[in-house]
Amino acid sequence: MNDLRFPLHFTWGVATSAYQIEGAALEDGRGPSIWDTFCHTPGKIIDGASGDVACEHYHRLEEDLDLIRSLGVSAYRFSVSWPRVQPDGSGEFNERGLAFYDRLVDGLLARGLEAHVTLYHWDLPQALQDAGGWGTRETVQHFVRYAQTVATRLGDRVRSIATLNEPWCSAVLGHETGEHAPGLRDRALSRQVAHHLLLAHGMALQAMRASGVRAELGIVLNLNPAYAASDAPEDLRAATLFDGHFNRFYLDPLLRGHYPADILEDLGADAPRVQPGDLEIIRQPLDFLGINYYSRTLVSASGNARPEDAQYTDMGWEVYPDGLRDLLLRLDREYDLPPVFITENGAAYADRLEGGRVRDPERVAYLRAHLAAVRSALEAGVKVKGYFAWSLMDNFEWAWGYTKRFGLVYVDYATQRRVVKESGEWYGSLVRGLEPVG
Ligand code: IFM
Repeated sequence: MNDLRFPLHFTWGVATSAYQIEGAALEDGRGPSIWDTFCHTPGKIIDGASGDVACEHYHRLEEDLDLIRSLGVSAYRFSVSWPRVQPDGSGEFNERGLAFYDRLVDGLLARGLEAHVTLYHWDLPQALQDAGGWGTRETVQHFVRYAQTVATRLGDRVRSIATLNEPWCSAVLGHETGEHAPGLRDRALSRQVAHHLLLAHGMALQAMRASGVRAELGIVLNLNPAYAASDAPEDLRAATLFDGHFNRFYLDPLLRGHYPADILEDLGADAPRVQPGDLEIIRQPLDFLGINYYSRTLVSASGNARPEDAQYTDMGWEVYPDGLRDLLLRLDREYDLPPVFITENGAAYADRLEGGRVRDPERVAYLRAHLAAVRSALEAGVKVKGYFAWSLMDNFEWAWGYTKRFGLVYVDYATQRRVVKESGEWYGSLVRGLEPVG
């Protein structure tokens, strides 16, 4: 039996984000973002690297678009760099930056590929951070203007526009643990930031719809299902709390119009300040929900557990494809779920270029197993419309710099040569309908 048959019009894509691949950090009027500042602060990035050059995608656009086409996929998910199109986040827009994304979208269309845009994949203009960043409501207003401008410019040629990528990461990694830009450590601030991000999403959706933007509009969440390590009441409670902070804190306001009561109680004085009307704004109808899934967490009251017999990726993340199926079924059961795109899924492994080839059977196995999970959720009736592998090519993996490789395409950073890995060939053959059985 072939467990990887998908509906005819299923969208097959690859994904990237601006700061991770573009480079050209100081060119054509781009302003600095919080990630430029963070990377250039000693000790923040494991290999001391930055996105200054990254994959030079900004200068290799045509070659990279040909590469996407050559893989055989039908869609490309990318993000717009806010500081490239509006250098200080609140003033003039930068025509040269906007023109780059025009060329990107037109280049995709010319190659028969769908464009899926993300407006915010973590690169806040530094000038806005200097004025308080996502901790202030002013940033929300600036985001709405930015979103409306980009969506009006590109919205007639792109299939979808997501407001935010993974607000949990911006809020928690950026403002509670300090692992990501802007590197702050303040739990109350992190939850206020989460609220402002969600509010920015809701207001931007309203503004884009009011401007007649035709693309499908939604948001992308990274969801991490929590499994209790045992049936002990304290482990069950710990898993519920983990799920609440990680998943429900974003799903509930977006899809139900309220924050989860148990998590507000757990936060106590660190709960966000919410103004009247905010939650109605956040709960906008979604044309789609983007889900990024990489792994699960096994939770116990004494700390997160690591199953010994499991396989792990180079990030140390457990390979757990059943978690994706369970997650999709649960969301479908518990929420009034809009159509779903799996907007990211993939794995880092320590790939090596040898004799002109990159053999990455673990990544093929990872993708195959997760696609089988998606297929099984589809069969159970969940409306999954497409799947994007993370990532098109190896790139700047945030605090891990260039030490982690997620690509279907290997990047030799010394020469910027791209080499399609065996997983890229496998994914292409699957997408073309030539998935070998057995
Ligand atoms: O590289 C990131 C991406 O930017 C957001 N989602 C997770 C990926 C892997 O860590």
